[in-house]
Amino acid sequence: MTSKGSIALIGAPTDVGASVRGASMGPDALRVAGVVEVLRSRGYGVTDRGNLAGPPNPGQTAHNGLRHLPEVVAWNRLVYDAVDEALGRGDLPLLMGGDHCLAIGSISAIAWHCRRQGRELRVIWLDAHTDVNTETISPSGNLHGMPVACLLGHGPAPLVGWSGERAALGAGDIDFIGIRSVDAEEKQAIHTLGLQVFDMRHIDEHGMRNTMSEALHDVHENTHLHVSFDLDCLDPADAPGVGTGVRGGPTYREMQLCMEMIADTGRLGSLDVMEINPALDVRNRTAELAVEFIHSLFGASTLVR
Ligand code: 4U7
Ligand code: MN
Ligand code: MN
Ligand code: MN
Repeated sequence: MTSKGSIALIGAPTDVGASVRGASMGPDALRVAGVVEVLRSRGYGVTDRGNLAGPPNPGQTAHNGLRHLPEVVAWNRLVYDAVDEALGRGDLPLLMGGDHCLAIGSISAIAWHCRRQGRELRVIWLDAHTDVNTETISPSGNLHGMPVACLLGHGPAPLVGWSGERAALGAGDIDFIGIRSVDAEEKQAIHTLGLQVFDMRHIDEHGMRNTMSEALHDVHENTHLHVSFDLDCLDPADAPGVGTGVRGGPTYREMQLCMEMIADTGRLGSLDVMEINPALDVRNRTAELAVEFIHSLFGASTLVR
């Protein structure tokens, strides 16, 4: 197979944005599950850039509604620079988390590049949660529950405005798939911001096919599609290795269809694979499942191609 382009794997081994420890082991779990080999089998050139080295988890409680703000800023700075460098080289960045707070750095870097190149950024947020809390409404103070708010321009000042504009994303630039856990005030924020949330009820009633057609309807040749994949989007019966599992997720086949429909657009430009927690996993099952879905996202399907 001829080379389709090059993918840069970036490991961000930290759990500073969560209260449950262990997502820091996610990058190696993905490597052990064969992420490099699977991407190469799809015809991509793959460079594993290794792991970023940020501050350790100080194990503190929240201060002023936020846990570990300085460490979260430091890790996101490293992620921003690594993603920026990968995009500058023309590589497709694949961020291996790490907890989901790191999407602030990755998506900010991507938004900056898209703006410079006149490309339209669209984000597909695959998650059980919307992650749109702020320090004033979060019930936990954990920053992995706040990245979307920060990217929309709401959140602690040190984590807002990284893309060169106050907001890296507008409300219409992000679609959420698989949602089934939203906090009371977070729900209010979703309505105030006017976010497009395809929750599990929507998927139950309309099916994954219609849901994804709706989410992807305005993707065109100038779109840079970013997928932010929190493994807790899946049902914890399939993916036990996550810190904040919520039952009632999409089935294995529904998730495969979701990935295949994204692949069919041909516009995937970057990916976050987040929140895998090997300390809670069973024989690396969650990382192996993630690698199966990555395979589909990069174009594997049963009969086509
Ligand atoms: B993840 C939570 F309160 N909403 O803010 C919060 F339920 O990145 C969970 O999606 C956030 O895994 C989960 O702490 C963050 C909680
Ligand atoms: Mn989640
Ligand atoms: Mn939309
Ligand atoms: Mn998340």
